[in-house]
Amino acid sequence: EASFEGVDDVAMAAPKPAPRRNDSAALAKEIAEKLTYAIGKDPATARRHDWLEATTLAVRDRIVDHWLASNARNNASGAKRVCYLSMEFLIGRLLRDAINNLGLSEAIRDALSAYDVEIDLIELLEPDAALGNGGLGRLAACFMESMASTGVPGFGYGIRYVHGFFRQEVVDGQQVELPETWLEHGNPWEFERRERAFEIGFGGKVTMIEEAGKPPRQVWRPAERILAVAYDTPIVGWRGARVNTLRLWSARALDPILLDAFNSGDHIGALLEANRAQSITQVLYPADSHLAGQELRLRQEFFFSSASLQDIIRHHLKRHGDLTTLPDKVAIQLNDTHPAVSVAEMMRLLIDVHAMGWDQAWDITKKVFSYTNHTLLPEALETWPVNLFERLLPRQMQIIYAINAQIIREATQSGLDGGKIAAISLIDEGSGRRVRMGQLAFVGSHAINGVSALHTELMKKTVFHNLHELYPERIQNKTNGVTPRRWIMECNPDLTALVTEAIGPGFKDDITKIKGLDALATDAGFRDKFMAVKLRNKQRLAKTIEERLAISVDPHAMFDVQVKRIHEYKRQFLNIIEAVALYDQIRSHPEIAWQPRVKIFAGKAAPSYANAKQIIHLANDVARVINADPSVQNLLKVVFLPNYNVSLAEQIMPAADLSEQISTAGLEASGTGNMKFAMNGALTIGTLDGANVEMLEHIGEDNIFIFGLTAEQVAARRANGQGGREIIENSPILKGALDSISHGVFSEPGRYSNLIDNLYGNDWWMIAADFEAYWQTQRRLDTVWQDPTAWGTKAVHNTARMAWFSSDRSIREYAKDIWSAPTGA
Ligand code: NBG
Repeated sequence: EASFEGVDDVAMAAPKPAPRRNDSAALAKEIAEKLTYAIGKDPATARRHDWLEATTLAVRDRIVDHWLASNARNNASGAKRVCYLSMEFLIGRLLRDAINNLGLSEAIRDALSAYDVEIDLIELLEPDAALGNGGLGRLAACFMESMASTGVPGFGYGIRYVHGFFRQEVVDGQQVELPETWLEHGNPWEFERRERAFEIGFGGKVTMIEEAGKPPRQVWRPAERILAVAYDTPIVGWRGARVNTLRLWSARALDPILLDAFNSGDHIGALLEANRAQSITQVLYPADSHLAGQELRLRQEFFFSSASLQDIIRHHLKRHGDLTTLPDKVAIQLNDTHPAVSVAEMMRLLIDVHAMGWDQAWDITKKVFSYTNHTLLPEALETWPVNLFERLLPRQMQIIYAINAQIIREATQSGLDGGKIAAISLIDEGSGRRVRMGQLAFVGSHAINGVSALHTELMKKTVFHNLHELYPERIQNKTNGVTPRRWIMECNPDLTALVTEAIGPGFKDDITKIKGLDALATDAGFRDKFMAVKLRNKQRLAKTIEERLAISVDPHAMFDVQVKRIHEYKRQFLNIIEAVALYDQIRSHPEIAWQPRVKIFAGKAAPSYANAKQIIHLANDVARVINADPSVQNLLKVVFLPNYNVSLAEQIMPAADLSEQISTAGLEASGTGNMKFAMNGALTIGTLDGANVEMLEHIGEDNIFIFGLTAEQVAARRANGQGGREIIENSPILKGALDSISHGVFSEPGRYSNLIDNLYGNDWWMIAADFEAYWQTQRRLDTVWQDPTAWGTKAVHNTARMAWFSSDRSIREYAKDIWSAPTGA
């Protein structure tokens, strides 16, 4: 086999080709060669798509050079590897990322201009790889890039979905979901590794085997077996110093066709098995912070977990011979509970397949795994019915029972009482018996982390309260971060150029140097340039809005932006109510110096989440009416941009003046969009939730606008069952806004009565409770906006003080505190 890991399996007969050159002449020549010989097109008749592919292939060659070198270095040093198991990688486009990280931006531009091809145009044709739902998947993608940039030998493991996150259209104001087809034109970034395939079993029986002279052992005989085939995508770090691998598994039948069936005339039946196998990796579940609950989902989880573990063990045995050293050579991070079944599968592989004893296997398992929790929302905590689990994964279920017995023994010994023991049990005996995946991930890991300081503290107090008492040393915090390469350098080239001019290029290698801008916040000349960059970015976004929606917005107005998944706890509804209130107030108080605003929304709702879909509908209804009303024309516009994805985010983040991070306190685990906006100089209006709390510490209270109930106050109000009625009735502005929504100003009356009744009722998301504070804070922002010096100063401070939220910092912390893995720096 000629695997990516090296050439030790074949004779080294062929000489190694010379590495590719990086000057524009060499690139131009190669791009033309790729176009001709790899794609089979004549440059005279090639379409833009062909140029994109040819360019991608030429860039890819350079990545491969670094990739092979990185892998050879890994193998030679035997350094510890970090395997990041994630059901989602929200990658987005890769070409600009690769070109930027390899330092080829100018050379490629020049090379293509020789053919009259513009890189800026062709790169937009690259599909946006959306193998994820939102923050969790995008975090995994940022972490992959940061591992490569900080020198961590990282391996991403996930699923190669044929259809990623659905494409959203808005028809008559409502979300419509359409299939996404990112692989339609092939995928030049991936390398299929047919030889790297593993069998994955489902169902069947477990039998005890007794052989003379040996202890009895369990053997799982699955009823169903399918293949997991690897597809590798290289992930280039900054300056190409290191290239890591993202390995995504695709499902395939062992027998592509049942010839017996076919020959006897059953042409459909002959293909059924293959279809059934392939269905596992067909689609990404579009549920964000919400349990999907279907059997296919559990199959997906086990499929990629088992394939990844088999691969990790194979690699280890080949390199190091002996599984007892596994924890010295590999760290496995479980990204949320989606791969939590790995804990049981690792035990099965060690015990049943590799003949290890229970105690040793358990010790190794705990040392190898660590687990990141990404939400406290009860509706998102994964549990599976015991009978489904047992039917699909009978041996893993046995192992879970055995682990559970051991944990309960430890708990009893440490004196925990019965109620607490029931709470830590891996089996929820409450509502039908269910396997609790969070508990399984916790007990099978040596480190469990939350994704912001507040979230980690709440984890200790809530979901994992009792496990934390039993194992107090395990929970730690790792605040999220985002990669400054994509989220500053690539998405905001004008800002990057300005920062370079002002403080030199050092911040590109070490983002903490961007702090140097802080001193320039009070320099009028610099501030003007900074705000001029912002204005150009806003003009570009205004053009997109005009093209897509035929709505014209004034780039000089404040761009007030909320883009993220649509979820009640994220409170887009609160923002829309504020827009309606503003609309009412502008009309009834023309004497006030209202500041012009464009409220921009984007985001997808889970297809089965009715309230979230209503919120999208409302945003679009409100937008239609307000945008058509001449009496507020210059002061207020509302825009809902369809099909929010990574590429659209790259356009929006640099163009925002105000970032809305207004979740009900205690419910947003961290947020990462909040970081991207602030890095690009947007001010934040936000609650004391998730990473906003730490942003406040870094940016300083003069430069961020915090409002609303704290997490503790929210919990107390909920416990008291205080609803919203009294508050609404005492707040004419809020009541007026709700009345205009109910009475049919934006739609037929009653369309949104469900959403509104909830506010009068228990106000679970504290929209009524927080409205007044939100409204007042928005008006404070109007005042600051009136003073461009004040606004500009704050904006510069934001960019200057956000370096800590680089995912390089997060990754270095994981490497040191959790993985004990090397970093380059
Ligand atoms: C999300 C949280 C975000 C957080 C990301 C990344 C899930 C389950 N959780 O607040 O809602 O930023 O994870 O950690 O998607």
